[in-house]
Amino acid sequence: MNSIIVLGVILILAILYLIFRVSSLVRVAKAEKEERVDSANGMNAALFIVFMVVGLGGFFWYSFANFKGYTLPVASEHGVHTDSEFWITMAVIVVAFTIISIIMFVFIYQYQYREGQKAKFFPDNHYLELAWTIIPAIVLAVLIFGGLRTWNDITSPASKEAEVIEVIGQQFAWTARYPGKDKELGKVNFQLIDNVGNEFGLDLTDNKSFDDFKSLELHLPVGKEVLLKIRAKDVLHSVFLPHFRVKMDAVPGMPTHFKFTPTKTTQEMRDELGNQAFNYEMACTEICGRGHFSMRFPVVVDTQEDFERWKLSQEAWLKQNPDYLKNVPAGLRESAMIKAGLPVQPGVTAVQATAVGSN
Ligand SMILES: [Cu+2]
Repeated sequence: MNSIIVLGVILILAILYLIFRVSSLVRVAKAEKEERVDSANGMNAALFIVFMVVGLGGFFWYSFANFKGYTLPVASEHGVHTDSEFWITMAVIVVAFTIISIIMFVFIYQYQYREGQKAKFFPDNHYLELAWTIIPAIVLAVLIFGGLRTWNDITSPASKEAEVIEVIGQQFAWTARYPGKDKELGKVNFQLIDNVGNEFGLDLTDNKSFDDFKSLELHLPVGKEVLLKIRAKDVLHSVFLPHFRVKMDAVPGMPTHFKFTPTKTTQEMRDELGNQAFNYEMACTEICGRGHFSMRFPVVVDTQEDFERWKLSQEAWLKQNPDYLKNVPAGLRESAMIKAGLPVQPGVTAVQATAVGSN
């Protein structure tokens, strides 16, 4: 009903405008040659200047008055470079935008119809053409090469010491997988994903997977390189860690990654912001379905000691899902139990131990 009323009002306004337009054109056509100028000509030209002043003024006022509202403190090494590149690009764009807007509106005003004023014939100018081709080309090349350097930095192979963490997106939640004490993530295969327990699709024939553990919080060490391995189980998702200037799509069937180094612990950021309730968080920035908004994942940046302590306090996935021991090849079972932290009693085989454990 409301939309019908709105449509009706728009139609009536359009009809009134057309009547006004037709009648003023008829007046111009009927008039003598000298009077063939719309009476609103000068007024329209002046309104363009008003529009320019209000528009540009509003743009600058809003941008500066709300600066704090859309700039977050940065908490990663590469983030400082990303930020400076962003602001350099922004400065170039704002200067170009301002100059173009002013020229455009002032020309409209200046060259409005005036009695006796004739347009100048100005077909081309080689110097002008060269200038507006070469200058933007140089500026864009500088911006793009700067960006490419940062891009190479965040996507190049991580160092050996890097902390490898996997984040997995699905409708509608994130999970994280850590490699455990062997510091290497076990193999995964999407065909092994089931709806009972093996949500990662963990391949239990790979001995690196026995100590992998799941976390519902993303813990990161400060001052240490982190390699985020990213994958999705169903549709496109996107990892967004705004304070770390990390943004990377999670694509089903095509693992992605992002390398970065956090520079401020959660506590340091709380002190910096003067807000002891602050917490980092990760969001999904790909509209992935109706529960998209709920894909919020808590992030904790610890000191390196706290981070190591936290990792030791976590239980291996296999320890929490001992039924899956049956998928471990017989020859690997004992080492799997040791790596997963399951009790191995002398004389009891792994399968019996599982039966005891699950009772
Ligand atoms: Cu999502």
